[in-house]
Amino acid sequence: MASKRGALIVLEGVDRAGKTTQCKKLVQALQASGRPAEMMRFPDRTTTIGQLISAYLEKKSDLEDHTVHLLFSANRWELVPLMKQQLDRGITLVVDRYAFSGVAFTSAKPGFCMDWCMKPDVGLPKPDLVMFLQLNPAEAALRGQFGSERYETSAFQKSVQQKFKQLMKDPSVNWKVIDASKNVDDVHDDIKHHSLNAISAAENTPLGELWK
Ligand code: NYM
Repeated sequence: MASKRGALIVLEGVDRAGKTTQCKKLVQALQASGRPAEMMRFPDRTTTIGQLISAYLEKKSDLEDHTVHLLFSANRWELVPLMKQQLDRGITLVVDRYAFSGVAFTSAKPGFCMDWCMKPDVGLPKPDLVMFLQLNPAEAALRGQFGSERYETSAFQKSVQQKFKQLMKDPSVNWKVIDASKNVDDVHDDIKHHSLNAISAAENTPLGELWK
């Protein structure tokens, strides 16, 4: 008998909203309650493509803007067989950034429209739930300085936030906005609540295709 599939759960948000901390806490909580779960993150800097992206982000190399956009997308596509295999085995995947970051960051650059940015990711496994960790720029600033990677300036992050807002208008994606200004445990409780609902719903529905 085929086992129930796992859910594909994505956390998105501006930098310093707490995505990585919350992904880890969610995976731990799911595992502790006997639900198989694993964390993934994009970009996955461990692959050959991921290493090109990492060097670009660290400003060790320059890449043309369309090219790096397509590499971010290729980095997701190269992990799709593994993702599908794990979901089929009943493992819930908790993913730190996905195609939404891809579109929000590239379309915040001059000369890019969201429609072009979405195209390479059309047909990726569709998340059962996308949680956007909302934090206003003033609160984010209180959490410390930006790092030194590309895109880590407050002006660019503001444009990225606007692009996320546009993406969240799409009713074909199950978006939930999470107030990330609350303390870590309260944010975790909200995230866990939405995730448990998504895991139950996913058991009875086939995996969808993103933006198709
Ligand atoms: N980023 C991330 C993109 O520009 N496009 C993408 O498709 C993805 C997944 O990479 N500033 C950007 C957002 C971040 C940077 O992410 C690296 P992280 O989570 O800091 O490793």
